[in-house]
Amino acid sequence: MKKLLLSLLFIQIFSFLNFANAQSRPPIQFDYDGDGRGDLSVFRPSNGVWYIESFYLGSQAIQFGMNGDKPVPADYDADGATNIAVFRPSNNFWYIRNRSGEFFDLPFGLPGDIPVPADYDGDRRAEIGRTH
Ligand SMILES: [Ca+2]
Ligand SMILES: [Ca+2]
Repeated sequence: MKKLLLSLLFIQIFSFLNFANAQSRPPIQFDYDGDGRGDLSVFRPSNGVWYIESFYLGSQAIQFGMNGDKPVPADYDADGATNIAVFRPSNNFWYIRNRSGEFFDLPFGLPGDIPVPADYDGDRRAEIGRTH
């Protein structure tokens, strides 16, 4: 009985430490499938296709963007997976795709700006940002 109680106590402490560790861990960059591992990816401006190689989803080619767009992948919706996203300097719009394939856009920036998305307020959700 004493061994069982000690085992249960150990499991609870271990679970708590794992939870605390997961909460304090920074999000993995370029983790498109959200499995906690970074994935290889390239954005080819000539055809606007993202090529992603992930352990969980395998090889993917996703059309999102066009020539002249700047790739700005980040986790904008805080679901633990990197969102495919581009910044279009020609109109200063951001286009962000979610895991379901839906996208939203919003204007932010001025001609000549450099997009710098990051989690500026520590809520584990990337914000759009620009510098000039
Ligand atoms: Ca991954
Ligand atoms: Ca996301």
